[in-house]
Amino acid sequence: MTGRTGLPRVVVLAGGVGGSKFSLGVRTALNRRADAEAAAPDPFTIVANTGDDLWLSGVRLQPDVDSIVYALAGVNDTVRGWGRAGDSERVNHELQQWGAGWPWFTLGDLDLGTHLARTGWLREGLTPTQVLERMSARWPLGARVLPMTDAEVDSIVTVSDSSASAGDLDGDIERPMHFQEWWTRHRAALRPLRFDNPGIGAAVAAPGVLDAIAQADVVLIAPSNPVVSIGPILAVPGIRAGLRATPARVVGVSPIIGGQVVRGMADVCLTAIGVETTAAAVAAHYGARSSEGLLDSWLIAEEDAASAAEIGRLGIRPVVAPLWMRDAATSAELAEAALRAAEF
Ligand code: FO1
Repeated sequence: MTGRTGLPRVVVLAGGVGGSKFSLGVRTALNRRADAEAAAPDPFTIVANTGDDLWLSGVRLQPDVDSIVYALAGVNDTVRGWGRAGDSERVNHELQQWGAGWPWFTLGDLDLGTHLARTGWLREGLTPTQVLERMSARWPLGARVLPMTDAEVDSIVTVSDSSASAGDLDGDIERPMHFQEWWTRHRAALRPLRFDNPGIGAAVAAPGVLDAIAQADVVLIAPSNPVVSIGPILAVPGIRAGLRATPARVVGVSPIIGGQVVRGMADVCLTAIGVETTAAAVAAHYGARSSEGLLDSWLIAEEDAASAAEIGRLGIRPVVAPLWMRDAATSAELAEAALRAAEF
């Protein structure tokens, strides 16, 4: 149950905004435990979703990776939840004047610095893992951030676009689009029929991911979108099997509080895959380790305590805890509750 110094070796599976806040909380909780042990904390590992990634205006964006790195570095835009704090948009404005890129998608100037550096290194032949290692060296992140895979497996949403089939009355036109267009342009208003990550079947986990999971004491599934953030991570060949095989305890945190998603479009995504927007339904979706699933424990909010018995019957141990991450303190308390849930 312990790493070098009695501290747990921790792996976090994370998406963007929720994943970043939760990862900050995990870092604080582990640092506190290290202080209590008068030991230096081992950096924990964050496996980041890369399904949000896209090519735009000739540069490669990795939104969830960047949200996590920027948040750990303390340079993230905490209001928007993505991009850099205090960024400007001079280049973006010029791109719009050229009709380049997407008019509904904002690329900040500092953020473009990241995308240009990344794209240059990719063109030199570095892998996304090597690029992320270089980016991470700029700041003391206190965690090792890994992409889930080095393959390009962008999330594609197939929508039922009745507007496209205005003429015929029966059925809708099915139209695939990049997740980022569906979300940033249409705000998830076009009904999604399914979500895919083309090519993910041939992908392999990025170097270090499977070893980190196998050697972990605790794997934490962040309260990210189960479909478009955690889903792609679990779809990388080998990762789901690695989670079922690891001696680590697997603890998930519900992204649903009181039957509502905290932010984003997880409810629309869950409905599309036939999962109710409840803490218990998402637990069932991930499944119990004792029956082909992933979870040992599942953290739910006080507002959802009534579903604890139902979750228990799934073979998953429900743990009631405050789930709102309003600030650094509440994020750290949530992370500590998740770590503690792994200890018994
Ligand atoms: N989200 C938006 O809603 N609008 C944007 O214009 C936008 C730009 C953007 C640029 C870089 C980046 O890394 C993320 C960006 N996001 C934007 C967020 C992005 O859609 C995220 O993938 C989602 O928020 C889900 O995590």
